[in-house]
Amino acid sequence: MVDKQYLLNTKQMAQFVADGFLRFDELVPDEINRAACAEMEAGVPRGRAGAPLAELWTDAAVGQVVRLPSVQGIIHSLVGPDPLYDHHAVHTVDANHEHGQIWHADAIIDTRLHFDIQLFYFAHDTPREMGGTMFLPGSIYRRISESDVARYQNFLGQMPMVCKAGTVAVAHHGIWHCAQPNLTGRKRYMFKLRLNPTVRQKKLWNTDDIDDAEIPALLNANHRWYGNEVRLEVVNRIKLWRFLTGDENYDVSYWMSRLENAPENELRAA
Ligand SMILES: O=C(O)CCC(=O)C(=O)O
Ligand SMILES: [Fe+2]
Repeated sequence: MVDKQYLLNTKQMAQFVADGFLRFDELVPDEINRAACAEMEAGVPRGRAGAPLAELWTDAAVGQVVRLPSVQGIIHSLVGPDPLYDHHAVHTVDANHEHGQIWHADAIIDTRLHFDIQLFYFAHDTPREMGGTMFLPGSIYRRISESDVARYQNFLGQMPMVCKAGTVAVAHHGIWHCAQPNLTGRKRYMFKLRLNPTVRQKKLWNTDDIDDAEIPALLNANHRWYGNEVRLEVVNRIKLWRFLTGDENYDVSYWMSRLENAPENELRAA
């Protein structure tokens, strides 16, 4: 069981529901980062798809990363105590590689409210000239199929993972993202791990601040790239928030309640 101090809080969960990802800068100690860099160069052994994460990488540096209490806390808060290993990849961008990857989402074959997470671990410093995976905040509710959005180049508000060694991002599986050009003379590595929940994703985090006054504003964020459609986005976030909290009446302002008004009901005879 993860100690409560390592779990995400409700404000972080609201941020995740709005943006589709969270980042944790310099979370992993340098010693593990160095070992993980060497391991990524040599190749990280694959697990069996669907195996419990806890059974994997018992003596590997990437195993040490996922077993860090802070990483366990992130995982537990989003997909529960016993997630399954879906797959991992060591993503590289060669030195002096001037092309960016096309915008895409990784496999979105599951359109339920239940979601997988993907950890993005940057084991070495990743300055802007080296790229840093580009994320589009607020994109997770547009369930695109792989490269449907490949024709776009740049979005208002896109966010590159420019970071120091040991930084971890955790994203909903629907996040739009792409690798960036690497204009340095060094190869860029990034370790990505997808996990499936095995339990209902309801209040798995530290809910002490569940009534925090800032939560509606966090869920109401406007990422601007979708223009006036922010209203649709807020409704989608409220649906996920209800799913996560179990509070079927939760609303931000009057957005969902308006849809739940029932003008189809006929008046009963007096
Ligand atoms: O290398 C990266 O930064 C992202 C790679 C990626 O998302 C992919 O190939 O699916
Ligand atoms: Fe990807």
